[in-house]
Amino acid sequence: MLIKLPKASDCKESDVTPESFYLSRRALLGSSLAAMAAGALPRWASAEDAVRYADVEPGRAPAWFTDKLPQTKWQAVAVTGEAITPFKDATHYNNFYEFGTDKGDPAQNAGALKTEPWTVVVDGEVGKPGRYALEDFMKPYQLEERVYRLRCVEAWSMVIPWMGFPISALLKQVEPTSKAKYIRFETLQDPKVMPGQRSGFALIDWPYVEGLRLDEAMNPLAILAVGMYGRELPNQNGAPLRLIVPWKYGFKSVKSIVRISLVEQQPKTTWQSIAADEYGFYANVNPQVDHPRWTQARERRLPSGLFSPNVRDTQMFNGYADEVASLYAGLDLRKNY
Ligand SMILES: Nc1nc2c(c(=O)[nH]1)N[C@H]1C(S)=C(S)[C@@H](COP(=O)(O)O)O[C@H]1N2
Ligand SMILES: [Mo]
Repeated sequence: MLIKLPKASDCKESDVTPESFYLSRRALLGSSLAAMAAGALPRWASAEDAVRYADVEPGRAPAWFTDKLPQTKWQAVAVTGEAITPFKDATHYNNFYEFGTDKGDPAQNAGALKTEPWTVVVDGEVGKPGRYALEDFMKPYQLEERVYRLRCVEAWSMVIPWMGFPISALLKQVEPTSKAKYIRFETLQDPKVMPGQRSGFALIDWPYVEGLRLDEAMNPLAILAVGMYGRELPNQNGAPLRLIVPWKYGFKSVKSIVRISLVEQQPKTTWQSIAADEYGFYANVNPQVDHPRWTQARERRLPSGLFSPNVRDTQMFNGYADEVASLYAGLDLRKNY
């Protein structure tokens, strides 16, 4: 792949690169690994990214996505002192029950999902409802990179560099009415390509649904993602559009979204409907409130194996308490788990 160097006018490197990265960068220049991987990188990326993304399979991104990359600003919501999970693990250890319940099933089966064309419906309590082709839906938004922890309720975790835009920007576009209190997200339903939706003994009443309180959705950490590791989302990670709410258990971060609705009542969400005593609507990461069948005080950070389990303490709100704790002031987090 040809890589174009950024024009000086596109962006100043010091604007888009955290200072500590910028200063350490000279050490990496000239590294053959970096040079090799650079061919697979978007033009805004720097030498560190070449190392960071060395194992990333390049995607075949649609034009609306690649067109956005030159405008992408590096937003340093960095996870410091923790390594980014290898691309291979982030894309081969997945939960996406539409494609099977084993961790390897989504990587194996999601290739059949056709993400182009893709339609997103915005409806409910909004001044400007609409039905959009994804490329039109994305037009108003600038992509940012966000490096977040992802903590699954099953007590494993990863660190993933997402690319997306804040939900607050979407809400500004669609103008929620005064009745809108919650936002509801719905995954594609297509039993022809989603074997999990054909399965007779699936627990889930498809489509997969998730939701947030409107003030949670407005929090700057909450994003809709279209990419990861500098490329578009692989299908198994929820292409072409998914939710990312890093202070909540992973099941809130619904994949392959086709419908976004502003609603008055708290939506009936998938995992809460299956087992309300195990999976709550809030699902905030909380080391002090155990799952009825296992502790939530610790987690396995991937990659993790028998001889290097890589266990660490789970942090309140997954380490994002400074940003989100105020949303829950006065709420009993044992009852509202
Ligand atoms: N539609 C849909 N979205 C989903 C799921 C699912 O089964 N179906 N699994 C959830 C769970 S339990 C987790 S932990 C994350 C996993 O995201 P990842 O595979 O990109 O790591 O996706 C969430 N989003
Ligand atoms: Mo999960």
